[in-house]
Amino acid sequence: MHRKDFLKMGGLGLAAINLPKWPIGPATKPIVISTWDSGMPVNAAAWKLLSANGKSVDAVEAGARYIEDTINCCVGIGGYPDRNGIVTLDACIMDEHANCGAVAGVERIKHPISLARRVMESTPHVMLVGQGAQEFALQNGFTLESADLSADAKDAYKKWLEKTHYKPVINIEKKKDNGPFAPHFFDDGSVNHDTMGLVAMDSAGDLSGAVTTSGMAFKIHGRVGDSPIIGAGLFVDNEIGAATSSGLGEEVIRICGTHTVVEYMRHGYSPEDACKKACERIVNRDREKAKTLQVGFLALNKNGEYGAYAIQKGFVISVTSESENQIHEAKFLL
Ligand code: SD4
Repeated sequence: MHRKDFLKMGGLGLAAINLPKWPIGPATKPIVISTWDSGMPVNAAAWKLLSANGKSVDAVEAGARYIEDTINCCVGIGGYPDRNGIVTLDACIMDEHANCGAVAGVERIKHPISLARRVMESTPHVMLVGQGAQEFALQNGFTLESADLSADAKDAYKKWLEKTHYKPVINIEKKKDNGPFAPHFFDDGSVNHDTMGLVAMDSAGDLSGAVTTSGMAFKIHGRVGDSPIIGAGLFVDNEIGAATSSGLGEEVIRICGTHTVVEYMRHGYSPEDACKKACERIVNRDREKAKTLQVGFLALNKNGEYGAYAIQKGFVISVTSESENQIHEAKFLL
C-alpha cells in the first residue's frame, strides 16, 4: 500500500492533516538521514563529503565518527557503561556492494565505526567481538583509550548503582521542559539515547549506512543489541533502499528489523509505510509489552524518498539534502 492510499484509509485521514508533511519525492540526491535530533551535526559531517561528490560509505563513516568524537555524548567511549561500569561499544557499516563489517562489545576504542570498516575491508569476516575485536584494532593501528568513564556517565552510573534495577526499557521519550527536541530522560534522570544510525545516498545514487552505539545503558556485561547486527540495526540493498533502527534492540533483532523494512520497500511500500509495517510486526505480537518499549525505524529508498515510523511518540530523524536540513517527527502506532 502506498502512503497516499494509507492516508485515505478511514479514521486516519483526519489525523493525517496535522502531521508533518513528508517529502515523497521528487527524488533527491545526495541525501543523508540519521536517527534523533543529535543527527543534525552528524549529517553535517556526512554532508561535507556528499556535497563534494564523495561516496556514501565515506560519508556515513564520517558522520558516525563525528558523534563518537563527542565526549559526554551518549554514543562512543563517553557513553553509559554496562552494569559492571564498563563501556562496551557496538558498530556496523554496510556499503552499496553489500560489503559489511561490524564490531560488538569492544572496549576503549574511540572509533568503533572505523574498526567495523576495517573488518569489512581487510578481513574475510563480517563481525568481530570483545577481546578479539580489540586485539584486531591494536594490530591495525587503533590505540587504546582510557577506561575511565566520562563525567556524565560516571554520575549516571553512580545514580544507577543506588537502585541497580535492571529494566531494559529504553527510548520512551520523557522530555524535560527545555525545548521540543531536547535530550530525553528517564524518570531517574538518565539520558536514554545511546545510538546513532544513519543512511545516505551519494550523487552517484549509491546507498550506504552506519550505526554506532554504547548500547543499552547498564546492560548485562556482554549484552549486544541490534545496532551492530546486519539486518537488525542496519540493512542496505543498493537496488532497493536502506534502513536503520533505534530503540529496544532485542525487539528489533526478533523481527530482523531493518531487513524487514527493506523487504517491504522491495514489495512496493513507501519508506514510511515499510517502517510502519515493521513496527506493527512488533506490536501485533504482544501489544501490552509493546506499550512499555520504543522502537523506531527510518528508511531511504533508491529514489531518494525517505520516511520513519515508531511504536511510541517521540522518535525524530534528521534529514539533510540540497533542499532541506531539518528534523522530522516520526508518526507512531501507540
Ligand atoms: C540497543 N538499539 O543497543 C540500541 C539502543 C538504542 O537509542 O537505539 N538507543 O538496543
